[in-house]
Amino acid sequence: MSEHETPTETEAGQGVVSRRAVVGAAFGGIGAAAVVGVAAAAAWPDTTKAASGTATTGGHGGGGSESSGKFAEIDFTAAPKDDFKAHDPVLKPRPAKREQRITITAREVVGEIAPGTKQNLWTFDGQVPGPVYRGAVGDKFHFTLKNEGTLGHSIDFHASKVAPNEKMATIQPGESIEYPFEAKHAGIWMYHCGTAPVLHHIGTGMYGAVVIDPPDLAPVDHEFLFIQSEFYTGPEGEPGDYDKMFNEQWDAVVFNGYVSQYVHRPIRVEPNERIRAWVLDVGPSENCSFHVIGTIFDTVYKEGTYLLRPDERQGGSQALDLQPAQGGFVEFTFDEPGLYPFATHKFANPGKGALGVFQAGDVEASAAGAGH
Ligand SMILES: [Cu+2]
Repeated sequence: MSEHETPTETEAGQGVVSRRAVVGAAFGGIGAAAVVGVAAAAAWPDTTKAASGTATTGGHGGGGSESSGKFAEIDFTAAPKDDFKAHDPVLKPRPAKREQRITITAREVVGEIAPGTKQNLWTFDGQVPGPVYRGAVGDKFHFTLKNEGTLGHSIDFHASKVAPNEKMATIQPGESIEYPFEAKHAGIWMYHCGTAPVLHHIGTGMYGAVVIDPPDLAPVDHEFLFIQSEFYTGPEGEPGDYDKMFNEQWDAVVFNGYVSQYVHRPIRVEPNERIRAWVLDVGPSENCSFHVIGTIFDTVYKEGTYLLRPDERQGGSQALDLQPAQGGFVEFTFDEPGLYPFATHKFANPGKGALGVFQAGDVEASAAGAGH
């Protein structure tokens, strides 16, 4: 989706990415498979299977394979172009003002979901995922949805308690609708288009996150946000295939709208820095078991409550399990410099794009690969 993001949406993300890692990941035609090998050769052997070839249909259950050429193909070994900018994973602090007036537009755009693979995406503000909004309990949001597309669309904020028949109504191209609400509960909340068939609108890109901070959120060194979703390719440049969605035959599972983008553009942090990763599973149909290789979560917050907080009498956590429309955050540190992959531990999916890398410290991404 990077080609349609505005510079302001992408430049901040580059700030967290090590230039050295970018070079290490991109040079010499090293593709996703090689970089995956760099990062986790021993830990993730299963990724090599999906990464060794091209998927025309993928998906769950392995059935329903169609004749080749009908659907856009995803080459999991391909690297994005040098000027590729990953979707900014940084979650920015909430604004000081307690009342936000926001216009959000629904429109369809053609965007890249993997190197060389384009789809017609149905979007909020021309990007997948849509923008992130953040506030505190008690904050008031005054959203206006404008439909600048060619199809009927709508919006459903899970962070709100409103009459769906009014606020979530479908509006036609050229129309707009007001959607005010007060944030009454903390959490990371999905928003999505609710126009029938909802499966098609979510599966083609119409989703995003609203973060309502829990009270007394502890200070950390970095906050990132990862939205896991599936892609079900239609023909090149066309919308996602509804039959595949209906049959749960996804081609790719991704964080923040692009296959393995943080493998190609690792997220730079330092050892011993405290990291909070917010995770939202928007599906439409697949679950997430969010795991970071090489560390342990000492804090887990899921669906409005802490499951674990730092306390020497407590244990640790290895995965945040989420069904579609569930979210939370985990906190962790890296004890040593190194390359730390993150993924869903539902093992069929890292090789389909649900994989990224944290680079902790000034390590040589390319040199690390040479040793394996
Ligand atoms: Cu829609």
